[in-house]
Parts: sequence; C-alpha cells; structure tokens
Amino acid sequence: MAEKNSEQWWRSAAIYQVYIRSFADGNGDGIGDLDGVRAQLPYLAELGVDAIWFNPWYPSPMADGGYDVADYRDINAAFGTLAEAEKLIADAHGYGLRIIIDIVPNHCSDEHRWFRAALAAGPGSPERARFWFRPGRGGDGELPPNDWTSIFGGPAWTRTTDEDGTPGEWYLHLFAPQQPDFNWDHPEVRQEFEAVLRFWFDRGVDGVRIDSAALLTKDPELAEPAPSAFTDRDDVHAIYRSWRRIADEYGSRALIGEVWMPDVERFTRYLRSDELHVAFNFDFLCCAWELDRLRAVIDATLASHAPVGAPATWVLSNHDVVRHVTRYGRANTAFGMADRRIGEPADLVLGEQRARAAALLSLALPGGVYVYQGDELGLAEVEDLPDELRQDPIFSRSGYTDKGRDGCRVPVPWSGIHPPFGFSPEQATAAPWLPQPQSWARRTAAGQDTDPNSMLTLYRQALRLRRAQPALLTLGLDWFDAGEGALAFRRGPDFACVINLGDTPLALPAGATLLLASGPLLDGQLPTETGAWLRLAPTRE
Ligand code: TEU
Ligand code: CA
Repeated sequence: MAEKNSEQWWRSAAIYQVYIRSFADGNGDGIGDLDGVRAQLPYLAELGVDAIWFNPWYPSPMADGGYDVADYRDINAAFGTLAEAEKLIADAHGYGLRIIIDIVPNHCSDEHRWFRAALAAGPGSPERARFWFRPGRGGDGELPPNDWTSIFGGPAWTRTTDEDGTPGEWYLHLFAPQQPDFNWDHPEVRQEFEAVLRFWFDRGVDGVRIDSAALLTKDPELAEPAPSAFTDRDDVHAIYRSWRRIADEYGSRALIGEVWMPDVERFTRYLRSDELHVAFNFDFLCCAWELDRLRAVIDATLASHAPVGAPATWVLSNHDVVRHVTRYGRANTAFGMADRRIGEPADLVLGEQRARAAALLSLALPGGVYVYQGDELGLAEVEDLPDELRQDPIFSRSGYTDKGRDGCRVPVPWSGIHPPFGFSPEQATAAPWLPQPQSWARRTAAGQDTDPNSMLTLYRQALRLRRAQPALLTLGLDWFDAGEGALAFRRGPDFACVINLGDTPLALPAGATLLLASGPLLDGQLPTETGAWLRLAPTRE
C-alpha cells in the first residue's frame, strides 16, 4: 500500500500480525519458528501487505505467550537465533516487507537477570529499586502492600521468600506473577529500553509495537486505587517523547502503541507529533456490527485523530480477542475484553459473510490497517479446546471462569486435508502445540489459493486494489447516502465503499462500476451483509 521508500509508510500501511509460535513450524517440533516464517515470505508478499508485526520473539519461559521476556536482545531458542532473525529482517526487506517487533516495557519475565538479581539482593537493594518491591501489611507482613488486583485476575502482588526461608517482601505484577513490573521512575529502566530500541533499530527493524503502553508509570506511593494508579498517568508521555527522538534519529521507524483507553481524547495524547506514530483502534475492534455504531466509531476515530495529525488504524482481530468471524456470528456482535463469551452460540456462515464485508470496510477506511494471521483465511475462534491444553494464564488466574485467548492462537492451516495442515513438515516429530479442528481442511491457504470466491482471494484482491488507489493512500472520507441501511463513503472523487447493513438488497449508485464485492450481487443489487468497492460515475460539474 504505502510507497516502499516513503518516510511515512506507517500512515497507510497494511500490517500483518504474525504470532510466531502459531504461524509456521519449520523444524517439526509443533511450535512455529523463524524458518517457518521465512518459508512463507512469498505468501505474505503475494497477499499484498506492507509490513509484518511479530509478537514477542525473545527468550521466554512462555508463561504469557512470550510477553514474559527473559532477554530483550536475543531470540527464543524455540523460534531460532539472533542471526536468523537478522537474516529474516533482510529477507523480508528483499520482498518489500517492513518488520515491526513487539517491545514489552511494562514488565519482564521473573527469569530476567535483573529480577533474579533483585530476588538475590534483598530488601532495600539497588537491584530491587528497578521493580516494585514492598513489605506486606499486617503484623507479619502477611498481607499485600495494597489491594490492587492483576489484569489477569487474582492479586497484583506475590510474596517472595528470603534466602533463609522466611517470608519476605512482595513484588508488583499487573499481569501474571511471572511478569514483575519495572519501576519506570528508575533511570536504569529508562536507559535500558532506549538501548533496546537502538539494538533492534540497528538491526534494521522498521518499527516497534509497544505492549501495554499506558501502564508503565505508577503512583509512586502505590496508594491510589486501581486502575488510575497505574493507567494512563501523565508522566508516561515523557517516556514516549524520548523514544520518538530515537525513532526520528533513525528515520522512518514507527512507534505503535497498544493503548486500551476508553477516553478517546486521552488516547490521542499518545499520538501527538512528538510521541507515538500510531495506536491500535480497539473501539473499532470492539464495535458491534451495526450501522449507527460503526459510523459513530469511525467518525469519533477520525475526529479525535485529526487534531494531532495522526493516522487512524483499523483492526478487527489479534492474539488477545475472539476472532471476528465468531464475534460477528453472535446475536450480540459487540466485544469486551472482560467478557469473551467463549462458547456463546454463533452463526459462522453469517459471521464469515460479515467478516468479508468488514475486510472491505477496514481496507477502505483512511489510515493503517491490521490483518491478524488467519483473518485472510476466514478462521473462526476455536472454542472447544480441551481445557487441559489451554496455556493462557488468564484461564487459571480467573479461577477457570474465563477460557482465555488460546482459541484465537491455534496454528494456521496451510495445506492438506488433516492436521497439522502443513503447519509442520510431514516428518514432524510433534503435533502442533494447540490442536487444529478437522473442519480447517476447508480453510487451508492452499485450498483457497485458486478459489475465486475464497476469503484469501478477497483479501488479495482488496489489498492489491488498495495499493493501486492513490485516493486510499492519503485522502479523507466523505459519507454519502446510498440508501436505507447503507454505510457508504467516498475516498476522493470517484472511489466508494458501500456496506449493506440493512434488511433488503441495495441498488448501487447510478453509473457506478463494481471494482470488488465481498459476495455476489443479486440481480445487480448489493445483498445484505455484503460490501462493495465502486468506481463512481464522474459527476457533471
Ligand atoms: O495486552 C495488554 C492488555 O490490556 C490485554 O492484556 C488485555 O487486558 C488482556 O488480553 C486481558 O483481556 C498485552 C498483550 O497484547 C497481551 O497478549 C499480554 O498478555 C499482555 O499485554 C501482558 O503483556
Ligand atoms: Ca518449530
């Protein structure tokens, strides 16, 4: 989509999210790896995306799928080596694909050398000052320092045991106990992450996705109630201003914020011209598949981003949420992180029809767009994984009430008629780390490759058209009335996107030429739950 060498490629890039351990397994151990990614670079280039975002690829005990980082300057041995990562970056650039990696600054793994040193050094040590260690409350310090709860459920504090076996201080973890929070008031923490950014920019990485970007700084007294005590504090912005100076030093490197923020004005503070380039638009992801709500979210997004001059982004799924083919097949198509509703009845035929229309919607809107691995294959959430195979810490820490996120992380089906569907090589020594449903025999990339009506073909055609439409690169959006139930907008003078969210087929604007539709027209009309890209007839001046 974006000009390959444009400084501001991130303003309209189509970015494909690779959750490495579920993408492609090159060595047959059932876990995705960098060799597997390299083998699929031609597929990604053919798909027509501009960049790849890798979820964390660092050494990790995998307590939270790699978001518990043990070394920010190396590669998880199960994925490959640092040398292989550097070669992959070069190979991807050779295909015209930029590389974005995930940075996890809020916390590390409890196996990170700094945390091991903090445990060994004991109370009051400089090593512990890099984290949030505090004595407990109560007669023997048996109660946590405050009553904060972890975002994954359960207390946000875990008590340590001193070398002599006596109970010691507690440490803070907003996520799992294996993910101790850094103390971002500490200069060494700030220096370390500036060095980590440089380490990867020096190796050719084009951007970083900043995990949990609004959580880094905390109320120093740890006295305020959650979540204001550790969410979206004003002092977090100084960090991103320093990171932006580094990104600008390297030129055309993008800082992408994961900012879950209901207050859209505070959300766009992260996108000021001296801070992050873009941030994920989760309001759009969580929005119900309803005309008025979609239009309101799109308007609010564009209105809030305009004053800071930042591009919007459009994302439908990722590794944390129920896949949208399933979400849009439910009676209630809205999504909330606190209530995944796994197993709720869903009409997957309707869900896929809507996901096809949503692909055209998200790819036509002004700004950047994300495609989560498997979106292009029309994958639904796998809701019936055996509980004993679930690895998401949310499952156990929620008291097994929240099935967690494994269902959107099942390894991608590439080819064949039975598992591992080409995810692993034929002579694989192990099954994929999560079992793939047999129904995915109809979902493989190979099976969809030459099918003119497949989701894969739709994404390929849409991404290719998007890249060829200058209007989609920079121009804004103008709504127009295309009839009852239509969500319809122009990009520039003659490109239009029309989504039929109504109850009856829709006549297309007079004189319009159909460029692409998410489903077959009905007697020349746009059926319900279907989207279309049009070339509008020239208007008579
Ligand atoms: O997610 C941050 C975040 O807010 C989500 O964790 C959300 O609250 C969670 O998925 C519960 O619904 C990032 C990563 O995307 C996620 O995969 C990690 O688990 C989390 O940070 C901790 O690093
Ligand atoms: Ca492997």
